[in-house]
Amino acid sequence: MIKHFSIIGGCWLAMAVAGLAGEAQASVKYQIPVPTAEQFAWQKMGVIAFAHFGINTFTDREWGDGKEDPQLFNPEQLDASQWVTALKAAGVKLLILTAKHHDGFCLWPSKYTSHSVKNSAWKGGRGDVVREVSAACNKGGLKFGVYLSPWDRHEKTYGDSPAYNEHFRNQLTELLTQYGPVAEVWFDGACGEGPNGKKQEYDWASFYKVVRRCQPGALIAICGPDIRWVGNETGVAKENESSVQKPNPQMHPPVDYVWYPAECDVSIRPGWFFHGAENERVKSLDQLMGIYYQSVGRNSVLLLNVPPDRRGLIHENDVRRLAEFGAEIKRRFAKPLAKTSGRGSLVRLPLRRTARIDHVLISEDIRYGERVKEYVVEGQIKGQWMPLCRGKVVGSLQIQRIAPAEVEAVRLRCLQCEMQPVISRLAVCAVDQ
Ligand code: FUL
Repeated sequence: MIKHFSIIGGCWLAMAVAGLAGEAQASVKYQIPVPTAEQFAWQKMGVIAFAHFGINTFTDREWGDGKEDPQLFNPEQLDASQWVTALKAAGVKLLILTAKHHDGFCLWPSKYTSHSVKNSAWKGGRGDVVREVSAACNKGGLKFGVYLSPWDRHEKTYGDSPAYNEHFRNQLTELLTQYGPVAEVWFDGACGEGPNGKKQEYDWASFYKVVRRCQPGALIAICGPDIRWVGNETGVAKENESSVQKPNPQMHPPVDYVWYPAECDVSIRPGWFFHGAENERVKSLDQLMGIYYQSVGRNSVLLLNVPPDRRGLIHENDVRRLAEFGAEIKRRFAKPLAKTSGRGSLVRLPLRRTARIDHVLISEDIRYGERVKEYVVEGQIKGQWMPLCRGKVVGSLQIQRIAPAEVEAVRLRCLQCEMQPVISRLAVCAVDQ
């Protein structure tokens, strides 16, 4: 049985109160963190997307200063369904839109500012990008998320802490009540105010309350308790990246460990926003696959940014690369040579005949927590068990590329574990032949 406890302060902590049948007694004293249902579903998504789009798209900048003329915003051919189709080809399951970046320009007609689409040339000021993108996601079967930058270089109240906190909560409430279900809310930690700049004390707890109240199913990422920033913008997780973390006292309850899975953000281009000069610098398929191995293949979610251009479309070069990326992931991993599941510290994977393999994929059923603490995968080669790869954390997914080996059988041995491991998948693939 898995139980989820809501903890005051706005964040969630879930504990396995009883693991599998036969563990009920031990579980009374022995609790390990497990994901909430929303975290579990999110971790299973694998690849999700970011769309950095806004006034910067039209000024050719990465960080706007909030002094832009809103009239410049005019994506005349905006077609959010084109974004959704292009992203789905890469296997993307959720799209997070920069509803407001550091420049304060809002992609929806917020009541609380003039710096928004309502004063732009686009659709005579009657357009709403958040509406179009959320509707296209719903229609196309993608989950929808919002990025709302706490740092706001346009808003006059920024730096007058109580007043700006109120402003931020108002904008957040608009976004979370007018556009249907929101699966992820992204609070960026960036703030470039210099030593003489404005100092804003954010009232995070009150922001989290707004999210919990308006969208109980939404996960709060980065400056939030549910999803952890991996710590770089290159899309790379550590080896043995774990979802079990020491709590951050600013956002988590005072327990020993919390479930706090990692998200790896990276842009498909050098910049986060679209710049025409970068059209030939879309990451290569090799680069994207390398990122995939080091994020999704390391128990993390890949948040891939694909910035729409000034037309309001995803550029042809990115569309092509997304399709190649999705096809290559399928080619490598969709049809493993053999797969199994099992419980306990030894899981055997017999093969129908001797086969040359070059990848091993392992998943735990993380609803029971991360139980494996150290493992080795061995292959039977001419009757002898030989190590193929090792590691510590398994979690949601590990993809291990191994030196090609001709094996008769494969087995996973857990060398250290907490409670009985629950392996939802042990699979082998032959990719490079
Ligand atoms: C950073 C921001 O400053 C970048 O512009 C971008 O939005 C990235 C995802 O996060 O903190």
